[in-house]
Amino acid sequence: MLSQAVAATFRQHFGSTPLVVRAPGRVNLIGEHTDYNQGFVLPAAVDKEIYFAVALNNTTDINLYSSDLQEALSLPAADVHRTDTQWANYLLGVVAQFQQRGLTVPGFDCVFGGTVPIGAGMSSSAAVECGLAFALNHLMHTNLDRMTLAHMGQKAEHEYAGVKSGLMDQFASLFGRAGQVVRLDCRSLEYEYFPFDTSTTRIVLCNSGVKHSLASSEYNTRRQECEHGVAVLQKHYPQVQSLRDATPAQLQAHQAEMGDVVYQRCLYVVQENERVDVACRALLAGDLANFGQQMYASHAGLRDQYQVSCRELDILVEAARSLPGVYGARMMGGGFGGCTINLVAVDQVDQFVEKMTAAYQEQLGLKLETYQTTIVYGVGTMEAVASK
Ligand code: GAF
Repeated sequence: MLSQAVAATFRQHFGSTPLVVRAPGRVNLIGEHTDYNQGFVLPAAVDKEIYFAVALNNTTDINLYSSDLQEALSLPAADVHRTDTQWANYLLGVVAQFQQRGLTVPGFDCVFGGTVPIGAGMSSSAAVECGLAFALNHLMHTNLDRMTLAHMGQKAEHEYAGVKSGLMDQFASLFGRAGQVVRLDCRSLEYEYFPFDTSTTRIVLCNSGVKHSLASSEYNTRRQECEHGVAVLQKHYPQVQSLRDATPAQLQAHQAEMGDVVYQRCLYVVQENERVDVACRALLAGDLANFGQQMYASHAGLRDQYQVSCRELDILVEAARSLPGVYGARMMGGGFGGCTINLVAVDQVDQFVEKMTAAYQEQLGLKLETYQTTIVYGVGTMEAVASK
């Protein structure tokens, strides 16, 4: 087991017995780019995970080791700052969050590694942030609740990775429940779990293999465009705090004032929030056909209005659409690469994987990786997982 391998690497490097924590990546069924617009999302934690082995070391130094990259970084806890080592920044950003709360972080040793593919839109960074935040909270007895840890992970992402992300990824990693998807209201932070029966329907991810180099700059630009749209609306409708409160008619009335690009971005967000609502009702009614239609419409909006898709993702969605047993497909996460998410009837999954792999090879000459996911519990210690 990978958790044991990470713990063994820890013992080799540091000689003590660590706390072992598991932090999952996530899928998002629908509700993309809505979280930082105070809208709705429908993610789930899945069995692509990062494992942490962490122990306090009675010194004032932090020693980090990535078992996947076989790279180490050490620095004094009193001198935590953004470094040139990208993987370490996610961890150091979390340490800085404890410190910003006035908490003294003691020296600690940490080994981590896992199976969340990097750059696949499955939130490997959030899993790294939330896993360490959970481990330090445990070891330092700081008793911060999960929502606070999620916010700390998000701020680490803003300040140490430079991506002005919403809360979805950290929330999903910390609040996931086995066999359930969770709808989060990103304004009130209220959430509701919905059962998702993976014995009849599989969530299959198709990894385009395209890494999103544009992703962080374009992500921040989208966020600014949405803010601009809200600023225009607020001049006319003071009650509009975010796109969550806006209607398509209001947007249309001020299309010229905000410009066509901003109008299209905002209209996408307003419509995507509606789709999350329709999709949740469809899920409760067992109407996967309708759920899948919302996914296809979400993809079209992300491609044409929000413009965060890419050719490879579009090809994957179109290829899925024509296959038997596929309810819906769309790009997932921030965009510009990464995975598509596909809902596929269990008895058609093998054929789906075979046909998609062949189509990707034929149309783009590229090798497709696919993941059949299981929905799992959010971040926890290994003992907690075993007892569930
Ligand atoms: C990335 C971000 F981190 C999330 O907050 C979310 O905005 C997502 O892109 C798009 O829905 O994963």
